[in-house]
Amino acid sequence: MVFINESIKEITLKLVYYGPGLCGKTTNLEHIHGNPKLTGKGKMISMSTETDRTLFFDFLPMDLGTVAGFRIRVQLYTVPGQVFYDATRRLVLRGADGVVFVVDSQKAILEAGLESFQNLRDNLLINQIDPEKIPIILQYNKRDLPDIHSIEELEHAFNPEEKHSHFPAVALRGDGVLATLQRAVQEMIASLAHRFPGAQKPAERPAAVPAPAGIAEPFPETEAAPSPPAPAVSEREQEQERMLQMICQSNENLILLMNSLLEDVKQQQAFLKQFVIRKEN
Ligand SMILES: Nc1nc2c(ncn2[C@@H]2O[C@H](COP(=O)(O)OP(=O)(O)O)[C@@H](O)[C@H]2O)c(=O)[nH]1
Ligand SMILES: [Mg+2]
Repeated sequence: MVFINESIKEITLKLVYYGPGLCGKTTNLEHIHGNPKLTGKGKMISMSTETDRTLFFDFLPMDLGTVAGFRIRVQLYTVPGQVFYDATRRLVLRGADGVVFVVDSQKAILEAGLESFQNLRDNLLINQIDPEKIPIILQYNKRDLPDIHSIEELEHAFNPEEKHSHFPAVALRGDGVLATLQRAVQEMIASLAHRFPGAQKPAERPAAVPAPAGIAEPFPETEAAPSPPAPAVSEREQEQERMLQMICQSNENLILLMNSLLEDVKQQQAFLKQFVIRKEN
């Protein structure tokens, strides 16, 4: 959920990279993180094991500069692709302002991609996000590999009504990574302007900005006292407020995600135990 902080004129957007395991989500974030031309990047947090790259999620905050007087920040997340981590996926998706759906172009992976695309729709709906309204950008990745579907075939499978922007990519080399990110940010900002037209004019802040519901909104905005007028906020104070927000938000995210990981692992364990017990018998 977009977080608009009027006092320091800042908007924080949440962009989630979604798709089946090993389609290239983490590689997208690694490329963005490692790109020296992109300034304003924060620390990338990756929760992974040696065997399974994304156990949990990746997180990368970025500062994108100023649009219409508001400083725009974007938080990039990836979800774990494995079937067992559905609760974590749902949680990471909560409050998303946009999604990049990464498709592995290899023919053998098509079915897994389509299942994951359906899982995205289901989990958006569970999070009360309308899949028809949230920007969803398609990235057709791994174009360098043999035995891949053509873009036309992938469009037919994932985007028959041409509702989504799509980009070919070789995330491993960085090809298409920034184009995808740029479009996602553009569409999120356009959608924001549509949802909250008052956001550009602080005096007309819409009363109905939804209450904080999850990981993107750790700081419920308290009602400002009607008077006296707030004193000017110094640069230093703004920076401190931003730092505090970032730390608090990271902690909030970690707590929620740890809880949901525990839920996933318990489910996985219950499932695995059936086999272990059957074998023992
Ligand atoms: N050949 C090729 N490999 C890729 C590409 N993008 C990612 N990979 C590889 O695919 C594997 C899984 O990528 P990863 O980003 O961890 O997938 P995730 O599970 O979606 O996060 C890694 O070995 C990557 O190096 C690509 O465009 N081409
Ligand atoms: Mg990953």
